[in-house]
Order: sequence, then C-alpha cells, then structure tokens
Amino acid sequence: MSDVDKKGLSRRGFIGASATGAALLGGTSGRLGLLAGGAVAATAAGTGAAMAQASDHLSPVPGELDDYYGFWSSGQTGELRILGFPSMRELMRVPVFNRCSATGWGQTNESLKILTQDMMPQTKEYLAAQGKKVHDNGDLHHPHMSFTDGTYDGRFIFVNDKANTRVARVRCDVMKCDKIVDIPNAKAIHGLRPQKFPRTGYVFANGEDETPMVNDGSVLDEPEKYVNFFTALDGDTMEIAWQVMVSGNLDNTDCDYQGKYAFSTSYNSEMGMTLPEMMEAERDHAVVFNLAEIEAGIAAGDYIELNGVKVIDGRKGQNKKYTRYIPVPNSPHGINTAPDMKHVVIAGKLSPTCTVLDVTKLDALFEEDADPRSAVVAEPELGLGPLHTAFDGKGFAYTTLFLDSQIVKWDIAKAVEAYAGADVDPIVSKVDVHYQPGHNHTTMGETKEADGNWLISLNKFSKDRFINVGPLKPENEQIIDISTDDMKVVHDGPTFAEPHDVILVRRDIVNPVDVWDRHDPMWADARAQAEIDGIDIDDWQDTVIRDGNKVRVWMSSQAPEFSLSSFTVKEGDEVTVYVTNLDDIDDLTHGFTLGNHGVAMEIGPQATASVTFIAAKPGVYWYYCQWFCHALHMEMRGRMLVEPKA
Ligand code: CUK
Ligand code: CUA
Repeated sequence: MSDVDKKGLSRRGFIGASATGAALLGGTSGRLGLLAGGAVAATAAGTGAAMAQASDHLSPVPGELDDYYGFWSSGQTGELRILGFPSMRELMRVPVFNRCSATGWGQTNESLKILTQDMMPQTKEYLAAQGKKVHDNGDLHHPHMSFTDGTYDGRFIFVNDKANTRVARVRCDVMKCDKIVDIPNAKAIHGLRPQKFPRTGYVFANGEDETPMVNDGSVLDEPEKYVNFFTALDGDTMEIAWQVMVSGNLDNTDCDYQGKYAFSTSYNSEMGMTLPEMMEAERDHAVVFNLAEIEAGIAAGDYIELNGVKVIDGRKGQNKKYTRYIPVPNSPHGINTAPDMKHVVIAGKLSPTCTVLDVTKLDALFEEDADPRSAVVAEPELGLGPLHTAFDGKGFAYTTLFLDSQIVKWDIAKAVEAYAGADVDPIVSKVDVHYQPGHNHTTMGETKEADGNWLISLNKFSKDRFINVGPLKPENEQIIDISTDDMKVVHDGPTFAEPHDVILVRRDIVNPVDVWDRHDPMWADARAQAEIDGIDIDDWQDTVIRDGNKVRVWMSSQAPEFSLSSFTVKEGDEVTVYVTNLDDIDDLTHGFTLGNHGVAMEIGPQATASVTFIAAKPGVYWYYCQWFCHALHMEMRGRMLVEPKA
C-alpha cells in the first residue's frame, strides 16, 4: 500500500465510519482527490456523474464569473475577505481592524480618521500609554450585510471585533471600511446581526465578557457585581441607539423577520469566573429582547446613562417587559433564524440537541406568568457538538456537529412534530466534513431568499487535507452540494487564521463602482485642507507648502508618473504627502511608498490619499509606486531631498 493509500484510509478512519458506512470508499476517493491536486475531493457516496457535475460548477473556469459573492470573516487576522463563490477564488481583502502593508490602512490619514474618530477617550488613553494611536489587531468573527425587507440590500457589511470591543461597517460601493465604533460599557463584542425587517435599522451586538458596571477599579474581584451589555447601533449613522444590561455572557445573536425581537444565546448564567464554575448549572439561556418595549422604556426615561449611552436594565429577575430568559441546555452557541420567517434554531454545543423557537409565540412569552419555555417548539437530538445552523429555504436545516466532524441535515417540521409526540425522525442525513466544523452557511441562507444551492462548512482543523506547511495549519472550508437530496462534499478550500463565518450573497445584489467619485467623503479632510492651502484638488497643481515645521506636499499620479519627480524638506519636518490619482479608468491603482520610512499607501483611480511622517534624517530618499500600473511602472518614482538642519 502506498503512503497516499495509507493516509487516505487512516484519515477517514480518524473520523470513524460515515453515515453511509462507506469509509473505505471514502479513502479511495480522497486519494483521487489528492491526485487531482486536492481541488475536488469526492465523498464516499459521490457518483461519477454527480462529481463531474459538481466539478463543472466548481472549477474556476478562466474568464467566467461566480454566481455569488462570499464575504468572509478572518477572525484574528482582523480583515474582511471577499471570495468568488462557488469557485472559492479569493478576490479581495478589505482591511478593517488590522494594519495593511499594501493599502496603508492604519497609516494613511484617511484610515486613521476612521480608526480613531469614534474611539472612546479611555481607549485613546490605553493606546497612548503604549505609544500607539490605533489598535494593531482585531478579531473579526461575524460579517453580515444590511437588509431591506428580509433580504440583503447591497449597502453595507457590518462586522464585530471581539478583541477590542468594536463594531465596523464596510461600504459595498467601494468595498472599504468607513466606520469603526468603540462600544462603551460592553466588553468583547461577539455575536452581531443587522435587523432584517423593515430594514437595517439596528445592528445588534453582543457583549461577551462581564465586568463591573463602572469598570474603574472600584470593584475588582466581586463577580456578583459584574454585568454584560447587549448593544443596538443605528446602521445608518453608526451611533449607539441603546444598550440593555443582561445576566450571563452573550454569545451569538439573530433577530426575527417581523422587526419585533432580537435574541442572543447566553452561556455562563452562573456568572462563573473559572471553567468549573461556568459549567455548574444544567441550563443557560436564550435572551429575547423586545424592541418596542425597549424603545418605550427609553422614551419613558427608564434608563441610566453610562458613558453617554442609555442603558436599560434587562437582567434576569427584573421581570420587566424588556427581556425574557428562555432556559436552554448548558452553553448554547449559534442562533439562526430560518428563512420560513418563523423558526429560530439554537445550537446546544455541550448538549447534542438544538432548541427550536417559534417567533409567533414570543408575544405570549412576554405576558405575565408565562412559562419561560412556552416558545420552544422542538428540541431534536442531532449529534455531538452542534454549533451553527444554515437553511435551504425548503424546510431543512443543516447543523454543524463540531465533535462528530459532521453536518446533519434535518427537517424542521418533523422536529416540531416529534416534540409534540409524533413518532418521526427529523434527521435526513449526515455528511463527514474535515474536521471540526464551526459556522456553516448556505447561499442566501440567512435571508428570506434562501435558494438551497450550496452549503459551505468552515472547519477549524485541516490536519492532513493539504501538504504540510508546518505546525500552524490552515483551516479547511468545504463546499457541499445541497441542490440534490444527498449532501456531497465537492471542494476543499484552505484559509488562513481564522474565518469564523461567511455570508454568500447573490451577485446581482452587490454592485461596486470601478472608479472613485472625486467627491467621496473618504478624503473630505484633504479636500478641506486643499481649500485652506489654495489648491484646486480637482484641477491639479503641484504645491509644497511650509507651515512652521509642517510641510504639505500636493501631487498627482498618472501612469507612469508622479507629477512631482522630487520635493525638498528639512530634517525634522513633519511631512504630509497628498497624492491624487488622475487616472480614471478601471484597474489603474497607483501607490506611494517612501523608502526606509515605513510609509506606503494605495491610491485608487480618481482617489486622493495622504500620509504623514517625520523626515527624521537628512539625505536622499526615493519614493515609488508599488502598484504595477504600466510598462514603465518601475520608472514611476521620485526623490524626497531632506536638507540637514542649519
Ligand atoms: S463563533 Cu466562531 S465558530 Cu465567534 Cu461565530 Cu461559532
Ligand atoms: Cu503607478 Cu505603478
């Protein structure tokens, strides 16, 4: 037996017998997959015809466009990624919470403004103490598009930062981040969802880690005084609308299609500080937020103001109309509203079950003395480690089973019947994935337009699926064809640290521009400065302006030249270079990189970008365009001459 054969068998052996009992066949087809370059791996049950059909769909055909945009989170990398789907071709990376060497995100004045203008004073203090202006990291778990009337509207992608407690927004017209907001009071923003109906509207954001209500050191090791916060932002202005103080750690969140309720999974109802303490209770909660009652409570003045935010008390036991705590098995994780606009699936994580809520029963749940479990209509046992659920719009749910390394397809209606006492099995089938899936997602699956074409499983471990790259392995994302009854894994796609979640959006919904609008607000500050400096920013004149030890250099770029082939400053000057890209055809981005100063930025067609730095040492320094733009791209360069101090 060759090494490949052995490996094929042993890795299938690792996950145990598959649901179809064809583990051995799986080993063989896995080997075929490897021999074919690993691009298409067939499952045990895959027939030749189905594989051929599936691979027709999937092979990146040169020149052919994908049917869907995939918006990928990147976890601790802190950026948003755009992939073509189902080809899985990575198209773009959108820096958000991270720094970016290519585009200068976190370094250009335009990006620094976005990174700092909605920063809390205390964050500025934490950063200043480390000699920094911005955080260099972020942990972006959940990308979700803005909605209108229950489906994606192509305006924005909203994302969370668990590491530094932020929510950001990416404009889908230019695919750039335009807002990054520090969330006061809360710690570790995790679950995030936009309101589905009537539109976004609110962006709901979960605070995961509990701290003292006023976290100024006056309360330290007194966990009974810790609280958590659920935050609603206004998706249009990115201002914080209100917060609700809650009991327990909020994990994931979703909302209904009626515009009445949002709901979050909540673990650690014990408010424990150690693992054993957090595991003590048998039940945790799903917290339901009554939006109309919260708005009424704010209007009636039933709130406290904390760091400039109106905070409603929705803790357990308050028994007000703002929240309800639905008991569910210990440590729930994912929460996903089905496209039937009625059912909500809460994944058990530590329990092999999912709990299904019926949103039409939530009004009654808020009545006095209602049974807290009265909105629960099913609790099917699905397998070990259920984490997240996706939907096909045909009545089926697909839940990832982390411990079983499987996805289970199940029938929501049958699960409801079984809970009511009928002798039916809601489980339709299971498919092995490789390995340890977290989120999964279907095409358009979190909207009322779920189309049931494809499912993707985001697996935390790739183990032996790819050639070895050392101790740090990529994750593995697998595409599953769900257009027919059985689930077939048809593609492996490695990714770097660590996408948690993805949305798959029909391509007709997303319509970015090719060239920037000269009046884009992104460089409004540069425009205002140009006016002060007497520059017509749209009818270019090269100008070097000295203002004490501050020097502003205004130039333009047009392939293959910068309008200034040199400029002169003095040692110690604070220099700001503004570059406007006069090229107005698509795909003609220039860059500005200044040698040995750690300075680089992207300037898109018709964009203005600027960067500020200190010319610390006298000498000759070359700047060049780092975006390959022309046959004479290498010649697109110039000199900064730094005169010694007199
Ligand atoms: S959480 Cu990562 S696997 Cu942050 Cu969406 Cu469930
Ligand atoms: Cu401009 Cu390269």
